[in-house]
Amino acid sequence: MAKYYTLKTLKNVLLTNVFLFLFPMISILNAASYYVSPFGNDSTGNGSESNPWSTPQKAADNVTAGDTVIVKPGTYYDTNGDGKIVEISRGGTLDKWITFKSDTKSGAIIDGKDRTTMFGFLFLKGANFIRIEGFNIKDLKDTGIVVNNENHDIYVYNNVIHHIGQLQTDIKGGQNGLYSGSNTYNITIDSNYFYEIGRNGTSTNHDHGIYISGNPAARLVIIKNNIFRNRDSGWPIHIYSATGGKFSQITIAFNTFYEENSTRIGQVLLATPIDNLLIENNIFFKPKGAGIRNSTCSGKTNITIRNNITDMAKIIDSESCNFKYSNNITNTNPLLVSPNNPNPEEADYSLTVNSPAIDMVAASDLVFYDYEKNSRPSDGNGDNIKAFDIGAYEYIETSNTTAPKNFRVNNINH
Ligand SMILES: [Ca+2]
Ligand SMILES: [Ca+2]
Ligand SMILES: [Ca+2]
Repeated sequence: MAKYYTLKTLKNVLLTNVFLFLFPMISILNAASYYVSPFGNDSTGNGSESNPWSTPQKAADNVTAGDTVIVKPGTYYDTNGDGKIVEISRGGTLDKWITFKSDTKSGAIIDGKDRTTMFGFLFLKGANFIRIEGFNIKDLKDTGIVVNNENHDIYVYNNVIHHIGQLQTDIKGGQNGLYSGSNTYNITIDSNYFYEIGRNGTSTNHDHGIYISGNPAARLVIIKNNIFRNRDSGWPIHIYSATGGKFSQITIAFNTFYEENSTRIGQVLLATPIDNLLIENNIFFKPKGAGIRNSTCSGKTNITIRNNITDMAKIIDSESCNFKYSNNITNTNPLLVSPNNPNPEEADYSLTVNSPAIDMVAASDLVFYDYEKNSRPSDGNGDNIKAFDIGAYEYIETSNTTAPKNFRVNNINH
């Protein structure tokens, strides 16, 4: 039956349809791109590409939901002496995130000036739905990125975070690459490089690449595709509830860990009650003793540890906690290109052609690219079947190399 509109309802229908059609355009028009450059000016600039601001702080104070801040190559300091280089008070929404992005990878340097400034990025309450991408975050006195004000939906992607908190003190307060504190959740830490974090040689062990701490609430943390180069003062990843409460839903997958803490076991420390923890597809290379240190079985439920590779005899220091283990490969060198280069900037943690990490994971919904943005999975062993590689890198066959077929020497612990 045909519909007959009165003039009034027809007008409403048309208005509604016009509004629905225009609404997405209005959303796009409202989302602005702002620019920051060392050649800009916070007073006379307007954040446009031709008249940029000079500090990412100025941009953080002016963004609204959906905006993107593009930070041009240069070095950015704490210009007002409050100990923070970028303090973020404004947030996005579920559909309109705010992005802070270095225009070129590591080109925008968030610089603590020889460890005189405390924090790189610090999120205030309400600063949610925010992405931090591509920055070189270095030389902070305390912590690179602080997520500690009930923040949620934070995506930290493709940054290099290094030379943090290397002041030689005996204080217990930690110096961390990234800190996720009380009542924060939905935090994703993807494709970052953490190195030279914390004090050197004091054996205080309070300094960590990523420190997940505070009051747990529900946590929802995904740590994937990252590279960690350890120091002697803590762990690349440390999970610890200050209140004794229980964390939940933490995933540590497709990361590459290198180097030991000479005084402590493990590259990941599980020091707290946790439910629903997944540690899979990681390379634990040259840890002390084992890839994972488990300080207690108490309060740990639904823990799965699978498909990890380590050159040590154990993937975890104790396997007595009813965790689910499968396909962890021990006593096996992952055969990385040059992880031990004394210059962390020049070290290469990608896989060599004979690496046992290649094509070991048939399926995953956690990653579709690797640390270098190469797509995953790819066929790295020449059997015409695409599969995921363990660790932060997917092996990409080049014209100069030929992957051997059906070559595997693995010790598999089931
Ligand atoms: Ca400041
Ligand atoms: Ca592969
Ligand atoms: Ca294959």
